[in-house]
Amino acid sequence: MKQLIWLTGLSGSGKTSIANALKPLLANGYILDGDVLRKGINQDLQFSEEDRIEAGRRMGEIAKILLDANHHVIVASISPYRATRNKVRSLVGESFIEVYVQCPLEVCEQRDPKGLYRKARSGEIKHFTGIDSPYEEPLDPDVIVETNKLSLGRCVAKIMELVVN
Ligand code: GGZ
Repeated sequence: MKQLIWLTGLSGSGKTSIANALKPLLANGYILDGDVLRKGINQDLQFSEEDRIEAGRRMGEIAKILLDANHHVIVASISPYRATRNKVRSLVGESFIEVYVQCPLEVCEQRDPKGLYRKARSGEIKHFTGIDSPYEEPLDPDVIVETNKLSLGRCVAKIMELVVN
């Protein structure tokens, strides 16, 4: 059975690093990164609630196609709404693994790898998740990885406990 590993969390929480470290451990792994998809298939979408929901819907549908094509799929996307994540769970069923990539906002903001938090604080970017746009924490994720407490390797190992390769 192929699985969909859905990494949700704040910008700067470590989703992309985890996705890149997981991929070589998976049989036929494929990464869908929210940031990358926004340069292509999702380039018509902004960061309103409606557009984020649509971005999540598309990612879920693409992930399902890839699962059907026998890929393990890793999605790295803020996906801030519970309803979005729950819909994807309903779409793909038991192959869905919801991973909460947890990291306090203050730490993400200190990391600020792309300078986006600074721009959000200065008002240059509007509707930034955690600043002036909500993030709904998963209530019952399959696994939580606290990236400010665990090494990247420990985070990956924790997720791999749920993977059937
Ligand atoms: C959140 C934003 C925003 C706003 C640009 N809010 O951490 P990143 O930089 O590399 O990845 C983020 C990406 C958002 O794509 P997602 O598909 O993960 O978001 S969502 O699930 O909410 O649709 C971030 C950057 O784009 N970015 N503006 N306003 N993140």
